[in-house]
Amino acid sequence: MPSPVTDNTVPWPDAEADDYVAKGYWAGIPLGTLLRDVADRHPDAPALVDASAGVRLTHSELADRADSAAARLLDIGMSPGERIVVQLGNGWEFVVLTLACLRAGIVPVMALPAHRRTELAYLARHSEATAIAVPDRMRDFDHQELAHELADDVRSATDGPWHVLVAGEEVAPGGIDLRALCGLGDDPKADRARLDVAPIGSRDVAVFLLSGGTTGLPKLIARTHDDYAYNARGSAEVAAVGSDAVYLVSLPAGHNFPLACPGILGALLAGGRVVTLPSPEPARAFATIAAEGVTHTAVVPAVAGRWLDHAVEHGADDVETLRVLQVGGARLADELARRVKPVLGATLQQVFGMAEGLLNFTRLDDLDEVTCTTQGRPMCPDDEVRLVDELDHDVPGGEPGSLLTRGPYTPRGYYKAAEQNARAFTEDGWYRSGDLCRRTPEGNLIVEGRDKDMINRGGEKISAEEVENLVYRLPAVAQVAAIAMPDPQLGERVCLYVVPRPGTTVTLEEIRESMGQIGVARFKLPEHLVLVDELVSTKVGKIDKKALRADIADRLTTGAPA
Ligand code: OOB
Repeated sequence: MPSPVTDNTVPWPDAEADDYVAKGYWAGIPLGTLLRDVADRHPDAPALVDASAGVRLTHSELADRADSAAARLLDIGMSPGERIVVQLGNGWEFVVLTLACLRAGIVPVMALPAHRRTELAYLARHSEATAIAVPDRMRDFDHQELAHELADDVRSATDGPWHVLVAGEEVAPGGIDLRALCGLGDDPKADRARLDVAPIGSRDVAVFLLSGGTTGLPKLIARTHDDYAYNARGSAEVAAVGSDAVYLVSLPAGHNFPLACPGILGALLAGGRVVTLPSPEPARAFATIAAEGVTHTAVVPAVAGRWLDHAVEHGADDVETLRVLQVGGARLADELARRVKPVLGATLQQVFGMAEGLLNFTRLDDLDEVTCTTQGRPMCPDDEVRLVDELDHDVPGGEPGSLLTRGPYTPRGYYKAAEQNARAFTEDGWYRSGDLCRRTPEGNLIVEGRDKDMINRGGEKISAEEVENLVYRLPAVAQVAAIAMPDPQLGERVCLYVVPRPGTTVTLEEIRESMGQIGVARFKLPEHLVLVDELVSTKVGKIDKKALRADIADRLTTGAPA
């Protein structure tokens, strides 16, 4: 019986689904059950370490806690198929709650700690969530207060109970103590027995991921148990994450990369261990790698750069145990790639992935030249990849084209988004990634650019349209274009070109303040403003962003004033 939430997704055609089952990609078993089975096979192996909270759990302890937490979510009145917005920092509560959701069939909507009122309200409404999980405070921001305000706003839309789950020391009245909920219950056996019969289908939605964003509002990507379990298991295989692996998660855990490529889920499914850290700040990350014997981790290129600098300055003795450094989320410069092995001693694995599905990896036994100059090749032999021109015709071998993909872990459409789906997917189900790639003769992909209107700020994706819509709220703005501005640290930052209304003007500070006031994630705030009299258009009457990108690059190199 598909749940109502699954009804709003675009399923794979039956023939493909049968093929994926026959080939063993889809196990036909919900993720929560798979994880429970791992715990039964490796009960005493360490599973989770959150050193700052003093929490260390074995696989059976983690699975028991997840079952107890799942039972309590059902006890507070949540049912399988309901959605919970998860906005937690990297810590044990994130892992236990996520596993609890997978066991109970409750669908986590993976928000980011940086999200604020605008994003959270949208996510809660669009997913019709009935709960939110937040830290009490994080980086000087009161998440608990915001969650209660949101509950007031959003509750009316669902007209049922709404739950605010809070991880922290002081849970305000009206909230549920998430740490207590994620603790071991009085009768774990009974909780387990209850969940072993939970009505979850392997083709039901397991998690909602957020799209990298090219439209005004982020889209939700419904990942099923079958496809997401394969995503995690397949990634574990190509990253050689086995039962002896110690995986460090320091990127925001709700991102696909650290969650399931192989990330937290892949490491746990392999019987390995997950170590959580709130941020990838180099000194602490290195100390944690040394203390916990970390073997695998995933970072974005901007973090890889900071780790390399740290190692050059302080030595790399601390990272001796690190076998594989996965780098992805944005294009890694070849020069940086070449420094990884000599400086850190770990094997570099480039990962070119997307929350929508397709994952490309360089393989651990690739020649250095391949590892350092390409973004890898698809994880699965049945991943289909086409590189096409503007008319969707395949480009000749070796030439750059826009990447289209289908496959066993790439859903055929966004959740409840018919209009966007018509643009982002072809009629026969190919996802238009918007990445311009070239294929080398041996079949590896090189990401050369993109034809989507997005800004990639150190791996965080920002929709230009979303920023522009927010800037148009200012009365002084007649016309605006948000574009990527090159940046040595982060790769790109958000730059605005604005035409002010006659007789008015506007400053970067005013724009940032107005976005801050309505509550927008800080990473989306523009960092540079160029005021102009007009914005040049292309032949078809669209703002010529290519010209603007060339203009800002020019201004940055010549030092011309904004
Ligand atoms: C990952 O996922 P998203 O959904 O945040 O962003 C996907 C987009 C890609 O379409 C591409 O534009 C860019 O991020 N990207 C890369 C890249 N990896 C991602 N561009 C160049 N080189 C790379 N290595 O970013 C993501 C998901 C799973 C694993 C890794 C990254």
